[in-house]
Amino acid sequence: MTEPDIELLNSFVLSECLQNSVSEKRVILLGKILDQKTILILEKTPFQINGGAHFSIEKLISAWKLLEQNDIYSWHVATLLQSFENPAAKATIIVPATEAHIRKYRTQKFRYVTETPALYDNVVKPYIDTQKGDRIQWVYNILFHGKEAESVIYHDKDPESGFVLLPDMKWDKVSMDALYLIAIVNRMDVASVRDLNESHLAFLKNLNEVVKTVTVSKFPDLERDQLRVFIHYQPSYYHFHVHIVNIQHPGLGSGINAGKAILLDDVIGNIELVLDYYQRRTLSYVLGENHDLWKLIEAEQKPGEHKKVE
Ligand code: M7G
Repeated sequence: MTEPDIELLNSFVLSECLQNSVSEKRVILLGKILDQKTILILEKTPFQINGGAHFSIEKLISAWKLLEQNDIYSWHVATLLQSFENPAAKATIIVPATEAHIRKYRTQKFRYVTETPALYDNVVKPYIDTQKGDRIQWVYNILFHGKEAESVIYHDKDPESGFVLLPDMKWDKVSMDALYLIAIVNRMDVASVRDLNESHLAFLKNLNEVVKTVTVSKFPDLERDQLRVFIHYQPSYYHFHVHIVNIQHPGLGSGINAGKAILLDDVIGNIELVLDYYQRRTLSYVLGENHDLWKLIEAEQKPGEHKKVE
């Protein structure tokens, strides 16, 4: 999609609220723009407080209205002073949205999956093989077609050991407390943690070292031990990438939960201990019932109750 103009965005017609998270202050809407299915994610950004002498409440809040007062307590509603340098909300738009996107974001029940090496070979690996190509076009755009080039923080172009480090789509590029970067590797032969073994150790150690060094040099407010560097299993996109997030980050949803995130240091440590750790281990994780992979796993585990995957 080319850059969407404001009139186009304003033509969004709502059909369903897929998710409304009070704690994350985020709403995910499904609708249409010009007859194309569109997902609109709206989330409130964290406050940015630049302390000390420069702080002024008038730069933060434009108006107050008293709701109630009792003894030493009073509570109010307030309107925020906002600008593009200090935005009150971030919007993410996916258009045209596929059925897989819609299922991913629709409120759903979750299941705990115990993936043995046999389940991986029989069900998960064949599923992963179907997830390449168009679904990760955005990755190829970054690696090979200069997309998001103006945001790239670091690019080592070596086809084996190289990677590109840039802001993740989840980051508003402003709130340091919510800093969220992604490192996408150049090599095409690693779809997930299951593919990693001793032959990748030097590659992983270099990746881990360089992303931390480059991140703290680019963002001097942060130190190395203030970064959470992790991968997902299962990820949404099967081209190896690493998440680099400010450890303060409050609003990651299920993204840092046990059952989804694995620290890169742990991946390296595990492979150092057992060279084929990720080929031999049973791995446990959480999947939404809407996920195509869950339907395949459910059908394998309960063959009598086979459900068709659309
Ligand atoms: P994941 O672990 O595969 O999926 O991570 P999940 O975290 O969404 O479950 C993929 C990461 O890539 C996520 O953190 C996305 O926010 C990020 N991402 C996705 N897209 C389509 C883009 C994009 O086009 N540009 C950038 N910069 N990041 C993206």
